[in-house]
Amino acid sequence: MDLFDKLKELRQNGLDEIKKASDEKKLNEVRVELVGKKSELTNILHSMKEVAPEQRREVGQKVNEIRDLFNSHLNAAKDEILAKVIAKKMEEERIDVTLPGRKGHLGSKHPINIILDDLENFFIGMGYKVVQGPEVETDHYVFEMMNLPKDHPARDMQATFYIDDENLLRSQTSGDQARVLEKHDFSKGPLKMVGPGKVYRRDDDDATHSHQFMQMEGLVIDKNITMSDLKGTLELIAKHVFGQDREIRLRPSYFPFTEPSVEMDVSCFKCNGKGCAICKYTGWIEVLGAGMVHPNVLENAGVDSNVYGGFAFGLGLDRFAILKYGVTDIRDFYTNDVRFLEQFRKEED
Ligand code: FA5
Repeated sequence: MDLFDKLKELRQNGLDEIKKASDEKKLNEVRVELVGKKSELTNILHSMKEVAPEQRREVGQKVNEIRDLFNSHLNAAKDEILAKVIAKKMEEERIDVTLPGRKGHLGSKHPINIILDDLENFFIGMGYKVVQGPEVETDHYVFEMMNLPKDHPARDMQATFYIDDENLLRSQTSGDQARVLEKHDFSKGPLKMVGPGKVYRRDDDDATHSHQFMQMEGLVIDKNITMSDLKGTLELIAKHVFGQDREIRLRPSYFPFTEPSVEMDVSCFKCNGKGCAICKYTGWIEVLGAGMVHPNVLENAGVDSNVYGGFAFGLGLDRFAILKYGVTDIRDFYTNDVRFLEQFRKEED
């Protein structure tokens, strides 16, 4: 075949191959084949000496022309392939900004924390300060300072988890009273505090008892505080949490750190006072213990009981939550069932 025919054929085949290359990889292979170092065109240039001298110039020109043509077609094909790749990617990753967003799942406040925060605000509004004592407490603060010397029979009222002879998991928040009393400077005014926190007891778990629960201690000490101040405060708490309708009653009771002592019951939410399994057929659920602070507690903390006196209370936040929300088993607060907890979600959460 004549060299010029060969070049013509090479040109046509090359252009066809460029057209057929469907992706960048194929196109690169075609580029190597058509204009690379070992391509047919380069071979022709290298073997120019075999071409008749009068044809060399024209052959050279033709080869260069074809190579330029290939290069410009290869570049155009490359641009086209890239444009297609980008268009495909854009189509696949298209974001519809008008679609509504997906709402992230937020947790909700635990019902006991709802009551706790509410009560803290309630007491702060009445001028109380909020204190926090340690959960791993000493026998000294939980019992001895609270008028419960070692071997006092009333220690059995609270089955306590001891860590060693002196340290324990506190069975009541009353130790907070002693800690604050010791430090309070009465020349600067009366003492009004609440101390919320976890407590632990070797109680058998049932619908209204847990081995771990939350208490909130309250203490008010000043001159001339009377039992009617205590009664008024307890009624205010009950009305604030349970509203006007739920009935409350105060019963005489015994605590070594108060004299006289009372316990407050709230009518059972389930049977409305008629008696059911939850209230153990009494119609009432006990929510707190309280009383006038025993002079020994004041004296143990270095406070003159002839001048100062006051009241204290210790309320069970779990019981408050049970009664407020109509929860039939205290253990629901501690089993972390999201379906249970979500019932307490507020609309704005
Ligand atoms: C006391 O713990 C006293 N420290 C309260 C007190 C403070 C009296 C200051 C006087 C002055 P009591 O053991 O009754 O008292 O517990 C107080 C409240 O905690 C109870 O009324 C009840 O609401 C709650 N409570 C007691 N045991 C449990 C339990 N196992 N599970 C859940 N709540 C409990």
